[in-house]
Amino acid sequence: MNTIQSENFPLLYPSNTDCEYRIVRHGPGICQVELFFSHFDVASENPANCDRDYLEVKGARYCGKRDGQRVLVDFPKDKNELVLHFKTDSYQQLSGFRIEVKQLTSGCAPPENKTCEQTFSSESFQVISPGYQSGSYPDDADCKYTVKKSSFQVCALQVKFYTFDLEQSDDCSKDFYLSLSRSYVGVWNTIPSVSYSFLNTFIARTFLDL
Ligand SMILES: [Ca+2]
Repeated sequence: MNTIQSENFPLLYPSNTDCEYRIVRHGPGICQVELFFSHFDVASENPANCDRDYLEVKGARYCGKRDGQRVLVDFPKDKNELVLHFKTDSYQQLSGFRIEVKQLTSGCAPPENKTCEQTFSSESFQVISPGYQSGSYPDDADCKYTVKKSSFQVCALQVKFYTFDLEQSDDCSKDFYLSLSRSYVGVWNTIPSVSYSFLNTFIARTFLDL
């Protein structure tokens, strides 16, 4: 758990400031942040619209006296940080805030395509692990990719790895990628190209476990 607090806390925060607080996601399973306002006293004339001093979190403004309030915020899916803004004007300063920040893995939506079974039968195609766009694959995934001959004449399958980044372990017991009898694990700097003779159907299986 981390704590963030306004400048000079518990003394008066400065006027005319625009401070940014960045909460960096500390693991791929984190989907929510709990903000506990252990102290919150921010000047406002009208707490309904917070148009003087305010703390802004994902478009929501907080002002006034809010000791003891808990706020749950979804972590942005496409970013690895959540940014809080504290803006103050030139009139009236108060003691500000002290906020305990907890990153949560509970309440997360199940990752899409967790079973991620796919069949490919075209001449060339890309195999992309689930969650690739978001920067991390899900926990406990078990993916099965089936490749069918695109035509009767096909006798081999060439596999080129463009990106390959899995958790390292000596015997591939953690995250591993299994193709026929070969197992690959870890981060490769040079991307290998592998050919397999193609008998009937080719199956690759990937186990991912964080
Ligand atoms: Ca002010």
